[in-house]
Order: sequence, then structure tokens, then C-alpha cells
Amino acid sequence: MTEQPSPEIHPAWLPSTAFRAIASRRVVVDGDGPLVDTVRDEVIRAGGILTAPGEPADLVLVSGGSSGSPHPSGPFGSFGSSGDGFSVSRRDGTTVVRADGPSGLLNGWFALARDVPPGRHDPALPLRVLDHWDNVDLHPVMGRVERGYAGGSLFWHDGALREDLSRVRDYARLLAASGINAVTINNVNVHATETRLLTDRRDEVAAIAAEFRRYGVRVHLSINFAAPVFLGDLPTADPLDDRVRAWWSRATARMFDTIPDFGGYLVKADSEGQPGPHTYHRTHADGANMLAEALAPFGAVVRWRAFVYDHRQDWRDRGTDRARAAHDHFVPLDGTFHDNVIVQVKYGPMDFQTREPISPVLLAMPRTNLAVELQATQEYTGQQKHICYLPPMWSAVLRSVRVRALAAVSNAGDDPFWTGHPLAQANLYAVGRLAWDPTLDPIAVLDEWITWTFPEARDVLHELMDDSWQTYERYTAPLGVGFMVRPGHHYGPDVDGYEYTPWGTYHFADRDGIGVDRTRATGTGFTAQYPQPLSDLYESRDTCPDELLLFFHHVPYTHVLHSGVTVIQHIYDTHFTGAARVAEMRHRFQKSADLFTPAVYARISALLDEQLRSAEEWRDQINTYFFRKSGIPDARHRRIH
Ligand code: GCW
Repeated sequence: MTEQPSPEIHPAWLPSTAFRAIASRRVVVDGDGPLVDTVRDEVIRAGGILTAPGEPADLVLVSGGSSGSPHPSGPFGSFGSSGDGFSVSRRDGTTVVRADGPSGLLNGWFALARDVPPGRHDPALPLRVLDHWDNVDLHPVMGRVERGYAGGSLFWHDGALREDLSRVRDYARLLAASGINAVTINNVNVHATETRLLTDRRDEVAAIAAEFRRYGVRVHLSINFAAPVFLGDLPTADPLDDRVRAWWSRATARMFDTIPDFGGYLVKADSEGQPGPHTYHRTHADGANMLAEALAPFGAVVRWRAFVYDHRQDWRDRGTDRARAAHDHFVPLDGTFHDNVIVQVKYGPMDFQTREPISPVLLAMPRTNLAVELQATQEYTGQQKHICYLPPMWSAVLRSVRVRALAAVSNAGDDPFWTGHPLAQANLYAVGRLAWDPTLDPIAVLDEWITWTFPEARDVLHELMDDSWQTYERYTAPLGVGFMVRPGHHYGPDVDGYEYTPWGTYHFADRDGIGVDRTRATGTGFTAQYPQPLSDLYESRDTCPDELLLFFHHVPYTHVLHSGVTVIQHIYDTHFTGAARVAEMRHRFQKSADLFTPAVYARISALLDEQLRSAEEWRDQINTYFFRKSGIPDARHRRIH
């Protein structure tokens, strides 16, 4: 099948006006190397006049450091590259950006469009990566992009590398402008075809890497732990077997022959059916360290995911608690991982829910490099049909952990708006900004995105987006209990959809109450995985925050929350107000047609219709379910079906 010509692609946060302050200005770009050339191209594209060093200029961009060895080194290998920082000063009408290296120069350039203040600017985290869950082949269940809500893959189409990779280049530019410096190009569930990206299909990885390289974004690959067996080369994938170790060293060396600045591997092992070291009675550290050794000569890293749990649990077994699994598996291994291993941990102990406590693993491995994993793709948060601006949730997590890297599952695809819902671009933009500076106010980040993307619509977009995550939470699963989504695709309500399945995601609602008892005193003991004071805070119903109550406790419907209302009344109230808020959002948006292009207006309008339909469906199913279970009527006599 031939590729269709692309419809007009939305410029997202890099409209042609982004650098209008540079137009007709004299600009000196001092330095060498490909990234410095990219900055020169940017200056020309912005209408600036390139001027020789020493000549009078309005803007001087100086790249320090070397032109960039392909394998920059650092204490933890080269995740990210050093040289990302820069400083800005202004004197006598000239702005000077002095960078630590070429990547810092590019960062400084993009920061100018944001009107960056004078002073020093360094990223908080050296590795700021987007993980794509893209499949090369169309997967029979998961499609082109697993949990993808923005069309097909930017990289592959119908089993082959796209002929035209110009969108990849534009994507790289957008990512660089937001602060991202790495991208994993394929799904962590590595199927047959994708296993070969490491071997005979690595030219495709190289072609993609060439586009990203222009903007200083390094490419990583998800690998199949059993590749040596799967590809028919060896009878075992045991990480302590010398033949296996030699196999990975060779495959890795070939990868670096092809892509000298290749970033490293991402591994989902012994999780949801993916192969891993447990098959050979080896630990996650054995597996990760083997790959780390193959990557170390090249200054690259392996990210090893901590998302490991029993997905074949018996719902009758109340002793097994999925929330405990990552900590049980990984914390005993603290201090045994090599320096170029990063253990990548989902922000919560379950699975990217709208509300979860922070994963205790992120607080418990002081001798291990950790990455926190966020989900920009809105699997459980409205699938890019609902407006749900996630950074208020992310920033709370980022402020309470010390990690070396931030990874987010990308929400971008070949959709003309990049993210399906045009407003979901804000989540993508914010990943890079928060990885650069986790202390940024998430609403200020949103404001930046609006300023660049929809400057005319500032007021209406703040009204629609600022509290959209809390709104989504109100009309979906209550008080941190999670899930209640339709099994499989995870869109829309199904309160008992997962209740009697092997997935370990239960709410335990009965006629008297609801919630999961994860206390030390009477429950699964999960609260013991937290350090103090969190451990005691969550252990007691009296101190557990309302929004997490049902994550930690099984309580009667009549339990009174800190807010003063009962659990059942809270469920009714939030579901009525949540859906009503969506109706208000839709109404507000409908009055704003003149602030958007017809294409943007039409797309957002249609999606708000669906969001309202879905919010009302959630409201009615949840309210009816709990009314039937509890028999307790709404104190305010609203309609429950
Ligand atoms: O939430 C689950 C998703 C899977 C995903 C898995 C993971 C890529 O439903 O689609 O697989 O998490 O994070 O590995």
C-alpha cells in the first residue's frame, strides 16, 4: 500500500512566529559540529542574518566544549550528554548565550523563543526520554502503536520504515525545543519483527537516528531479552552464560558501528509474558548487568523496567497484592546494578492510574540509578478523547523523588495534530520542560505551551485545561481505587470489568463498603514498603489523604472523609459535578470558535462531544452501581438510574 499524502501538519509549539524576534537581527553562531550547524540553519529559518564572530551583533551564540565525541562520558556513562547547559546574559543591546557544548547551544537557542531570563540554565536530569510503544508490524490486538491514540507510527508504516522521514525530523525539532534529549523508538513488548531491529534491521534504526541526531536527540531501542534464542543463534538466553554474553557484546558493537551515538537499551523483562532472566533462575540485576557490560564500552545505558508483577493472579487469593510487586522484586537488589543501569519505575505502584500514591520503589533504592516513568499517552486518562492535562499529577511525583532520568510513554503519532486531541500536545510539551526543571509550576508550563501554540485562546484554554485532571478523576474511579475501566482497551466504565480476572486490579466493593486493605495491621502489608512518615500516614484511616483512601483501606460506605462527607455521598457528588463540569467546558468552548482555525475547532468540538457522552456514562454507571450495592440514596436526591 502506498502512503497517503499528509494533510496539513499542525506546527504545535513551533509556529513560524516562534522566533520572530530574531528576524532581521545580526546573529553570531560560534562553534563547530553538526548541532552548531543546526543552530545556524535555525537562525536562517528565523530570518536572522548570520554574522562573523567579532562583528557587531544583536545575538551571540557561543558553543563551548568539543564538537562532540560520539560517546561522551560521565560518571554514569553518557545518559544524556554533558554540555546541555547554557547561560544567558544581556549587555548593551546584545544577548549572549554561552553553552557548555553544542547540545547546550541548541537548548539555549530554543530557550530564546521562551524569553528565557538571564542567568545559568542547566537541566535537572541528564536523561529526558520519550518511550514510543510503536510496533513495526500491525499488531493484531494492539495495532500500530500499543496504547496509541494519535494514529499510526511516525517511523513505520505497513511493516516497513516510512519512505519519507521528514515528520520525524519535525518531531525531533519539537522535542528538542521542549527539552527532550532521547527517544526509544519501539514498543517495550518486543514482537518477532521488532526483535530484528537489533540485528538485520538496524539500518532502519540508523535512518531514524539520523533524523533525531540533527536535533541532539539520541535513539534508544527496546530489546527482546530472549533475542539470542529467538533469532535461532543460541539454545539459551541465560545472562551468566558466556556465549550469551558474547552474543550481546557482538550485537551491541555492531549497533555502535552503525550508530555511533546510539543511546542504549530499554528492557521489559519477566513482565506480562515478556522473557527475562527468571527463566534461568537469574535475577533482574544479572540480566541488566549483562546488557550494561555490553553497552559500557560505548558509554551507553540500559534502562531496566521495574514493572514486574504476577499477571496470572487468582482473584480469590487475597494475600497477593500487585502493588507490592516492584518493591518485592527490586529493592533487595539495591546496590547490585552496574553504574550504567537505570531501573525505570512507573510513578505509582500499580499502573498509570489517574490517582496513585508514589511508587515506594522510588523512595527505596539509594544505591541505584532510577528513572521515573510517566505515561503521556492517555491509556487510563481518557485516551486523548478527553481533555486531561496531566502535569499537576506529574509534578507532585517529580518533586518528591530523586531520580537520574525521566521517561514518558509518548502520546504522539502520525495524526496531523501529533497527539490526536490537539490539547494533548500540552502533555507532550510538558514532559521535556518538567524533566529539565521538575520544580516548574505545571500551570506555568501550560501557559508557555498555550503562548506558543494557541496564543489567542489563553483564557479559554486555561479554563478547559488547568483542572482537567481533577475533573477526569471526579467522574471516573473514586478515591484512588483505580481501574473500573473496560477490560482490554481500557476506555469507558466497567466497574467489575477486572474484578474477577487474573490481573490483580480489584476494588472489593460489597454491600457494606469498598477499597483495598493494604495496611500492615490487617491487610497486605504494602504500607510497610514506605519510609516514615508516609508509612504511618497511609496506614491509618485517620491520616490517609481522602484521595487515596480506597487505595489503602477498605471502608464502609458510611465512612466520613476529612472533607466531612461520607464515601458514598462523595461518590455521588463527584460524579455529578465531574460530568457537569465537562458540560460546562463544552459550552465554554462552543463560544470560542473565532479563536481557532476551523480544523482545530472542529476536532476539539467533536472530542468534547465524546468527552461529555463518556463522562455521563461514567457518572451513571458508577452512581447506579454504588446505589445498588449500598442501598443508600443520594442525600441531594439527584437522578440515579
Ligand atoms: O498498562 C499496561 C498496558 C500495556 C503496557 C504495559 C507496560 C506496553 O496496558 O499495554 O505494555 O502496561 O507498561 O509494559
